Amino acid sequence: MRTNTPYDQDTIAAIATAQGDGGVAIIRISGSKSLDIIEKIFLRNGSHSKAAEMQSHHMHHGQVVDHESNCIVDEVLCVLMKAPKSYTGEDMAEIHSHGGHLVPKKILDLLFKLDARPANPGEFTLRAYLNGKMDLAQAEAVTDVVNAQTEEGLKQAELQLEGVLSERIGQYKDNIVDILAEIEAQVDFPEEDIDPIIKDRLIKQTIQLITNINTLLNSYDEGRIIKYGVNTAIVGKPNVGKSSLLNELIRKERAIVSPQPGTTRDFIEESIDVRGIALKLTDTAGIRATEDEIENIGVELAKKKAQEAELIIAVIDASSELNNDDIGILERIKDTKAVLALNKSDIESKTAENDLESYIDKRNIVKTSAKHGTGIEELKDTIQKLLVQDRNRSEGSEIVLTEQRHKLALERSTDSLKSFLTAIERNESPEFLALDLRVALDSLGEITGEVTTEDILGRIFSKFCIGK
Ligand SMILES: Nc1nc2c(ncn2[C@@H]2O[C@H](COP(=O)(O)OP(=O)(O)O)[C@@H](O)[C@H]2O)c(=O)[nH]1
Ligand SMILES: [Mg+2]
Repeated sequence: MRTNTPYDQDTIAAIATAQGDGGVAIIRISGSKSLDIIEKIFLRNGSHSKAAEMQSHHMHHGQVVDHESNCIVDEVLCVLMKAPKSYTGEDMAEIHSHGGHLVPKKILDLLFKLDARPANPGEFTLRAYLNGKMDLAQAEAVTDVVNAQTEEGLKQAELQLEGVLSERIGQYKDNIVDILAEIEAQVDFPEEDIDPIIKDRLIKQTIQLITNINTLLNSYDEGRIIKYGVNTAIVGKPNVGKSSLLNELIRKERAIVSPQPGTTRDFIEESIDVRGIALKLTDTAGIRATEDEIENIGVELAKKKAQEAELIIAVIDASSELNNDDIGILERIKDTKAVLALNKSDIESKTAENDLESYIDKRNIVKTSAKHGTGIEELKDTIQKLLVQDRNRSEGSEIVLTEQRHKLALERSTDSLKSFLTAIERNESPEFLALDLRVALDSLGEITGEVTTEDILGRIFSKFCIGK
């Protein structure tokens, strides 16, 4: 085991599949009593068989029986995964029963009567981590895979689960260990300065390492967007086609479209996948100066949404002259992350891109017709470019940083490396230099979980679902 973290020897059980209607449910059990418990409730060809005689990692057909009443509960498939070759590293079993509400619950209750206890959220994966089946960054990726909303999000989660991030962290650690070895070789000669040639090389190596870590750190903005999506507000004065545009973007009739200005008074939220980025779209009420009390509530709400949004899709009706309400919107998006849709471009235009240059970069203006569905793909491209414009990873293959915990740990490690640089320039003692390097190593170790606390683990695994 890696650390003095909470780990009891209880046998745990949970339903691992989503509850509700469904063909099959999977009930999972892990811990030293798993196989004994299965022996008591699982019948093959009508009789109990010894777990020792049941081949591991094979599906066995049979029935679950209530050990007290001897009543058959369900016809099932059962698979044993004997330690250490299992997800958790412990003896495990999975019972594949019929789905629905009742059967899986009844089987789970039987397991609880036989000395298993309910698993906490993420407890199977916690055990996998504590038993060295995966490191902490990989364990975190398990829940990212489950929660992924876009292809790109899923790909990043799978890469992290495979250990690509951990490998990268491992390389940084190796680099530090190399430098540390040379510094420690000097500890026995504290009165001598480090050979200037070696010193020069160590400085160069450290600077290169900091540069490499910074490249990974720079990917966090993109990683965060990939993982959590982007809160996006569609804003504009009434009747410019905001709701129509939302409908085009989500490709289904969700928002109410009406020729009557001021129809959308509350707001509508939808998530869409734009080139791998989850946009959480909010259609808002048209923003204009109004005397109508109820409409005004919508207007105020729209302004608030626009303020909170990480991305604004501003909409203007290009077929009519710009008025003060439009100018108000344009003022609002100045200096924010925004794209501008010049909508109703199917009708003769009265607003040209050049009129808008003082408010928004021309590259972020797109002509659309929500009515005819034109310009929508261009709008999506523009949004993608705006959100990930400074992506400095090689297209497609590389990992990005998606977790704030990892970012903070990497920042702490570069701080220590910088402090090492200052110290070596000042010819500080080797013991002192080694200290900075060890702190940098520990910070990296937090990411993969060689160094951790109960607190950190609690925070990570409480985000998991039960049964994972
Ligand atoms: N000609 C034309 N009409 C549009 C376009 N987009 C929306 N409309 C019409 O403009 C009116 C207002 O649209 P709506 O989406 O409700 O605007 P909102 O108030 O900004 O949400 C409706 O009659 C739409 O059919 C467009 O691109 N071209
Ligand atoms: Mg509307």
